[in-house]
Amino acid sequence: MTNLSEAAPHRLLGLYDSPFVRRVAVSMHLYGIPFEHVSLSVFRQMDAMRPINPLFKVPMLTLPNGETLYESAYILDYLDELACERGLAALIPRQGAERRQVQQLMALATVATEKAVAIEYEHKRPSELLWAEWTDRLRGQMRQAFAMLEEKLVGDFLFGNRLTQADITTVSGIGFVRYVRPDEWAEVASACPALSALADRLEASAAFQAVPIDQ
Ligand SMILES: N[C@@H](CCC(=O)N[C@@H](CS)C(=O)NCC(=O)O)C(=O)O
Repeated sequence: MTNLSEAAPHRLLGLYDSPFVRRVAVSMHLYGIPFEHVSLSVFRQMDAMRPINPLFKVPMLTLPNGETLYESAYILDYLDELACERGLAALIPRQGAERRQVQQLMALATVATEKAVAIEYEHKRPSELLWAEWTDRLRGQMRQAFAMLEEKLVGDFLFGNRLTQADITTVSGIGFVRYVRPDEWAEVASACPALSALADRLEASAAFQAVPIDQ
């Protein structure tokens, strides 16, 4: 467990090897929202997790008033609202075409990430139950989503000239693929040099460095 502040009023459950947990943690860091990180695995520490989160689905964010939030998209929505109340620019624009465009980039990043997670879960099966055709389908979808993001990346960021949640979600997904399936990432990286450079740059930034994937 890591205390990022003395008060630690928010509590984030889940390991940073989850790209969904990590994008929330990076966002909280960027917004300067202190939190306690409850670093428990949904697979290896089920007994410890059960009383906190019997759904075994992460991230889960506990608010200062005791409310619990599931589903990273909804958690990010809550964080954006909090940031706006504090006078900060939200990582997802609040309205209009900008909001839609950033959300659609996030949708691509989410497809890539969900398919990468599904590939990883396929490999948790006993070898006799592995389904090669299904894994190939997942791999094709993941690669397609990364290729579509690569096409959109013309400047330093995926949208406009500032960091948005599209970049954070994409790089959190890439971080996961790199960490758990480096072989898969090597193939994607050679086809997606701009995305690869974006990931290198953001992984070196303070917000990503603050939440190392193996913590
Ligand atoms: N759509 C969810 C996905 C979260 C998710 O799939 N988390 C994984 C870890 S990467 C998990 O909890 N896996 C355990 C399980 O599904 O049983 C979100 O964005 O919060």
